[in-house]
Amino acid sequence: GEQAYLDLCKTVLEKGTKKEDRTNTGTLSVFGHQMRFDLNEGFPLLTTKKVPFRLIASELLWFIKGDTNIRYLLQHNNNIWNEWAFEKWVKSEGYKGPDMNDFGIRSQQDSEFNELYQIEMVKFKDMILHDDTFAKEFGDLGSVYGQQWREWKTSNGETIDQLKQVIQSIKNNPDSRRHLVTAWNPEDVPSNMALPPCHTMFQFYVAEGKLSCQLYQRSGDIFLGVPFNIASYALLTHLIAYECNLQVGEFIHTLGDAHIYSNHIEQITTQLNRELRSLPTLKLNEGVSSVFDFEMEDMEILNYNPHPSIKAPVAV
Ligand code: THF
Repeated sequence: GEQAYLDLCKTVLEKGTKKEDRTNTGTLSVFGHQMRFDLNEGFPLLTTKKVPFRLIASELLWFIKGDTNIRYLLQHNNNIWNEWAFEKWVKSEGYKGPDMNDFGIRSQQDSEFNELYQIEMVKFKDMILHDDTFAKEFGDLGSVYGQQWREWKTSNGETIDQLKQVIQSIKNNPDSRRHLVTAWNPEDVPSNMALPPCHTMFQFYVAEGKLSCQLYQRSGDIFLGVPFNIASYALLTHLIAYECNLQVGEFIHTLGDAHIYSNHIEQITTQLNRELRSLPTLKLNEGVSSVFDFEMEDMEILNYNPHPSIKAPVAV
């Protein structure tokens, strides 16, 4: 359960190697780590800090719908992907505002710049929400998760709905060892996407009437991203198990480069000093029968009593 996550944090703080990264923030990092979550012990939403389930659920529905435009997220008051779309906008010809180069780092280090950045971000969000043409061009993150899961492009111009296929294969041939979905598309990685996928591939496994899921994540931001990723794949496993009339088994999280950003160390230390509480449970609307029909109001977290949230800047 959650202890597996806290153990990962401890391991990286104690044994991690100092490593520079794409975002120039600096990290402590280990390579290769696995955590197991028995989904029957409760829903793995961390209790040592408050994790916003609403954001996790709306992001997952966005993937499941095959949507790659942040407009849907903004309509659900979800801002977790804004920076990646904003980056494309401020680097484009059409952008005439103040210089936003390296806005991720500068907004944290320079409060005057941060004010300008906040103003530009508010304008950007407003245009995404209210200007269809603008949203089409600048809200789209390219061939990210939603596209690869639902509309993987083949060499002969067709598309593959990996998610639908994997659900069919779980139903029709549960013992199969090929229940896989991959988001890592080597052809798209260099140019067609805002950010190459971090959760690159997942596999399902059925035994004794239970559905388990293992994720291979090439890169994990331990403080901000990983708690989201755990809850997101746990939720996906629940939704698919539900449609397939299976119980839930385990979620197994395998990480490649597992890192703590240098500006998250204080926050993690605070979190590690907190006591675990009992995990919440997930309640799904029994009237919904397909993974593809779930909406926000059909998913509810019960008995969630976490410690307070801990703020931290996201590396862009
Ligand atoms: N890039 C980096 N550097 N870290 C990531 O975790 C990450 N993601 C996605 C894409 N690129 C990434 C985006 N996922 C938060 C959580 C998940 C994100 C991005 C940001 C975040 O800031 N969470 C806050 C709450 C935010 C809010 O309330 O709006 C938190 O406290 O949990 C990996 O998938």
